[in-house]
Amino acid sequence: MEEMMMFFYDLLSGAADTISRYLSRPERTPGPCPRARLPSHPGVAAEQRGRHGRTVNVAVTGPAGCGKSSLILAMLGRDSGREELPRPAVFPANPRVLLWEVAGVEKPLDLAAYDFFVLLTSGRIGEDEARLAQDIERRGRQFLFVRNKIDVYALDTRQRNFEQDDLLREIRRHFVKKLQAAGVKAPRVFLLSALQPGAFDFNSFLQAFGGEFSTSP
Ligand SMILES: Nc1nc2c(ncn2[C@@H]2O[C@H](COP(=O)(O)OP(=O)(O)OP(=O)(O)O)[C@@H](O)[C@H]2O)c(=O)[nH]1
Ligand SMILES: [Mg+2]
Repeated sequence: MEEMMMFFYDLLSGAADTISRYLSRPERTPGPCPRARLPSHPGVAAEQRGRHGRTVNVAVTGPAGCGKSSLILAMLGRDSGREELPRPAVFPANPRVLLWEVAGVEKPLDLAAYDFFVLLTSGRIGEDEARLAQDIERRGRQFLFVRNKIDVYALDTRQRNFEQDDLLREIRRHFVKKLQAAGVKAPRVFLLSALQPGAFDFNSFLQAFGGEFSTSP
């Protein structure tokens, strides 16, 4: 029953993502690859001691269009529709934490360059996501897993009269199981919408993220 539900969920959210990405495309101006826009390799800054203590480099990574820029802007409390993403972005609650948008899970990621990871998807966990999660875990680093664009999915479920909270709990459980199967011992999964900070798991995500880094060096 659960597997069947997840099958329809994948089908639904896949189609909704494709449609919403297609519709949103003309509004976006194509730019260079985000990786190429990084001002410098974060590894260089990793051991620097700035005004606020040791710099912590966080990679926010996931497939193209999954909402990396939007999530970072939401973490900064900024309007994702209007504002340019600073690169790197300084996490307001803790200025020694730098958020780096890193494009694509299919390319190898320089894991050593980052202290912490936010793995993002707007669909299912594929082989690339599972492998990346596994690599991070093997390296002894930690990550928070975010399933973004859950608002799109919530709209679909409302039409079908599903009990939203129960379904979200099921979906969270599904992602946790997938990550456990990939070898992650204690996956932390958040279902949210980068365009609706305050709704779904956004606040608990922000709390968990902030809690990772003590304010003192
Ligand atoms: N409905 C909905 N749309 C979202 C959400 N997050 C991002 N989007 C939209 O999805 C599109 C892509 O978002 P971006 O934040 O640019 O995604 P990205 O991962 O940074 O994209 P690239 O840098 O091109 O790989 C934009 O049109 C966003 O407005 C969300 O949670 N819900
Ligand atoms: Mg982006």
